[in-house]
Amino acid sequence: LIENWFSERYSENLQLSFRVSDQLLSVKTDYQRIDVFDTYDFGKLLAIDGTVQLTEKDEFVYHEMITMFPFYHMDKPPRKALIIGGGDGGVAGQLIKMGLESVINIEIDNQVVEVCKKYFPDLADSFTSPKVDLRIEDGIKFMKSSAEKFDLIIVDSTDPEGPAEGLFGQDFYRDVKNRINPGGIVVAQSGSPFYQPKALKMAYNSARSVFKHSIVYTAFIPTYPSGFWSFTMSSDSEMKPSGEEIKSGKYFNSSVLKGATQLPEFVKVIL
Ligand code: AG3
Repeated sequence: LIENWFSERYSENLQLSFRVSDQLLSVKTDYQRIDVFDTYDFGKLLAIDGTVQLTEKDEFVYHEMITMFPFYHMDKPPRKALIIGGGDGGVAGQLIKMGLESVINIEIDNQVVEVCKKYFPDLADSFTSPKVDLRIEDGIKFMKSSAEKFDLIIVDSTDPEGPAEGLFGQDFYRDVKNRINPGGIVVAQSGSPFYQPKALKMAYNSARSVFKHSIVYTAFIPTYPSGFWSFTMSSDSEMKPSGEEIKSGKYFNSSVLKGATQLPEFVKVIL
């Protein structure tokens, strides 16, 4: 933290900086470093290993797009969901809003949960819902050990360096496939196409080698590298945008449902 600026480094020559009024916390856990800042323009900001995970001001884009978008590609409403990662509670909260009956949330680092309960209570409040079963466990091991099946699996991970690396690989997707009900979907955040093409390629190739159908879609998330972010969703069933009535969020609406899969040429070339 130099002169009250927090910066996420993208390369030797490039970073995104937020002027902050306060550093609220910095802890080193068994898995990673967690920082919380109060920024002037984006509200509170959560960083893990120096990378922005969420800010109060723009978290809605990510959390809506990783939940509502796959939701409206399913033939029948999902009832049971699994979240890998998601220790801030944002994905779980969105799923509850959308009417899911049961959500299991597997987070590896209990400190992420504790920090978010304290500094992002609006998000972490979802963990108090009786519908949400939060377990502190390694998601990769959970996938191998459990036999439970789900309609929707959401991989809300950090970048593929550090504890999340395995979540972008083919082995993981093979295990995921065994945990999905017929007609079910798995979705993962897959990085910035512009700055992290390898992460996107890895997620997409891993998913595609295991599932019959994989679709990459994008959203505008101002505080993530390049602001242009990708998600990859996969299924053994064909995924089509729902013809039913769409409930809009703050970002997601029926136009986004149609448009988010329309990819620029440089992204198509990566895939
Ligand atoms: N998880 C995805 C964050 C990836 C951001 N990467 C980066 N800033 N380099 C977000 C957690 C929100 N539930």
